[in-house]
Amino acid sequence: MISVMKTTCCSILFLVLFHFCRAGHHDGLWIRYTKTDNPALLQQYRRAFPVIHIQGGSPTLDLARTELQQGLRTILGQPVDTAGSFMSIGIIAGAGKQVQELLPSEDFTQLGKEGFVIRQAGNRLVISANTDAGILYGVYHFLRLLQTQQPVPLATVKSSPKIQHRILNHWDNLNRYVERGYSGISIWNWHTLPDYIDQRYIDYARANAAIGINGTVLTNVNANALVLTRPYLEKVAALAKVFRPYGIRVYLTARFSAPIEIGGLKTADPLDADVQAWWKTKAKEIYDIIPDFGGFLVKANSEGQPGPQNYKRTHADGANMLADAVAPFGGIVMWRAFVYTNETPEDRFKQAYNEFKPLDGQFRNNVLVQVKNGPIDFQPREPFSPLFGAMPKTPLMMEFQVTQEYLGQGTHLLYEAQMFKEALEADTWQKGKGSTVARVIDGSLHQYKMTGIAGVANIGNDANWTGHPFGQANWYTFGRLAWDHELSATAIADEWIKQSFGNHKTTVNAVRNIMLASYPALVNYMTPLGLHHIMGTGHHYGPAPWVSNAGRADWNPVYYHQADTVGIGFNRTATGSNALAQYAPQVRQLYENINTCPEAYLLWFHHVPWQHKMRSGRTLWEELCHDYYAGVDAVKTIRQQWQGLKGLVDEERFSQVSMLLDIQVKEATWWRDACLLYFGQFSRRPLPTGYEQPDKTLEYYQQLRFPYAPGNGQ
Ligand code: GCV
Repeated sequence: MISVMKTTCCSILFLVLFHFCRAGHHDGLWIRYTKTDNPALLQQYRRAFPVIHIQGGSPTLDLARTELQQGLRTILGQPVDTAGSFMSIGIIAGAGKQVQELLPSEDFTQLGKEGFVIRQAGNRLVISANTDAGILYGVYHFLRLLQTQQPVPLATVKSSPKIQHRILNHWDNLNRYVERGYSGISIWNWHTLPDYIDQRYIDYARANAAIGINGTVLTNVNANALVLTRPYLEKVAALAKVFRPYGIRVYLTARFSAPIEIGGLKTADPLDADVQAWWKTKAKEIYDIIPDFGGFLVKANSEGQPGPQNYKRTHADGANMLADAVAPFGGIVMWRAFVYTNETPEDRFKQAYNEFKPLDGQFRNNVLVQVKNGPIDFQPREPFSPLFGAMPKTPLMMEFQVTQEYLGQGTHLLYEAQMFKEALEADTWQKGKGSTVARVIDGSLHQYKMTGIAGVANIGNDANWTGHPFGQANWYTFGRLAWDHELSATAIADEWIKQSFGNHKTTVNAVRNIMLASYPALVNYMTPLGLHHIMGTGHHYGPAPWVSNAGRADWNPVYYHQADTVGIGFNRTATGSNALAQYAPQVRQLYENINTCPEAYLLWFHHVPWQHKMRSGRTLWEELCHDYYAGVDAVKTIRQQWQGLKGLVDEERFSQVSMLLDIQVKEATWWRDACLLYFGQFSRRPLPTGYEQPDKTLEYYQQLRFPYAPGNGQ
């Protein structure tokens, strides 16, 4: 037994060492530890943490031990003794009774299955939890405290996730094309799996475990049934095996028509006994080789995907059939609420709510309904989806998009934390003041028994994982907010910067300023004041507010901005589509009154005359111009601030980000000029004086084509 464990330890150690060697160039991930560069603190760390002792043995604890040893060794710049005992000065970690007893005043029941406590007990630092996974999370957190140079003795940390299922959604096709991916092809190499385990799978698991992500949906929601066939399942099982000790479960997308496509049935009707039996057999086959398989994610009856409505059944019928299939094995179903049809002449904003609200209470208890943060589709700024708070009997999970489909794709520096926070902190008022979206999804508002949050991944096989070096911050942020949605955007930025760029004050301050300025800047140069869905068709790259010929009305930008000579914006009040009626009365009233509606959402809800006086005293047209120009100016400032970091950040990322910021300035200017030239035709007003004039014509922008834009060739 001991020798088996030693072999496992050695091979894990080897893999981790391998990782450290490889990380010579800046793949940048937060698990790439560096030596503490503050000499006084380094001495304190060396004195406080000379030995480690992890009580017990399991694959997860072995990983925790190796991670702690390797991480500390790099942070301290000296070897770490792993032969510590209960008597030692240093770190003692473990989930068992013996370690818990070192913290007699601690209430371990509160920590749940994944929480941990880090507390000084005499001259020992104790990391304890109820489970091995909790220890692993505690170890990663401890390493984060050191990487961010927290003083010793460390303040006590007690932490457990506020949300149970914290899941990345990969929109990865089996041919490795990543839908809306801007960082290379899929990291899942279906050709070499299951026999070849790419180091990336291990690095991926480490990076995710370090931020508390505990699930991954490997495949695109625009699903391919083939992944449910035996050869693919064996490949999936190989990935599951890598991820298991890191506390990460795998999930797959289930194509609703799979019983026909790979099962040879004539129908996929969820009420058909053969179809139900087919899914049950399929679930059993999956669980036979992946005993901790998480379950299915389903996009049904949306954008051409098949679903229960093909058979005149409801979304609940479809979800429940799959839920019954995985229930005996402890699996769950995440059923997406992203549905809209242009066959109903109804405001797209309202459709998900209309479809799902009446089904509240009809889903099995292992179903989560997965709702995008806003009512349309991951636009730069959306009000919260009115479904949040409206389905008290159905656990709703949040779907954020980490990949930047509508947010500058692979070339714009954008820190998404403020956008995520804005959605989480929005007050639905469904149970009075303070009924925030965060409280809906963490289950505390309606006492959901199951809770979840998903992020559409921005990960690909690029050397730095996310294409844009700052894309990593968004992956990191998603994980940290999924664990604790109360963390602030600033706190998360600071953590990420220190782990990615080091603790140098000038660097931290400048990069933080850049990150925090990036979201308001992007909204301003793309879609200020509540404009939405005005991007190019299909690839969604760049501005195209003039498009009116897309395959369906609700794919046309003109459908959303409704600009005319009177004004601009979508009237969703009672005199318009009345979408506002889907919110609680307090929210509806706030948004319905043009004088109280937050200007950030104004054009989401009102068709506003061009001469309308804004709070600044400017007219709407002047304000629009002001915001577009402010957005571009802000990016120019960001670029300048980045230049100030020459020599302070590594040359590789310095030059990558510099080139990307040049592109971003160009593209922000393109957004501004194309949009203002176009909208100016309706406002019939010139640019206010003092603004630099666009150097191109509207016709020039309208004839641009983008054969190379990602998303063109799916
Ligand atoms: C996976 C948008 C995107 C699609 C995506 C869809 C979805 O429409 O453009 O690429 O499909 O959302 O979330 O299902």
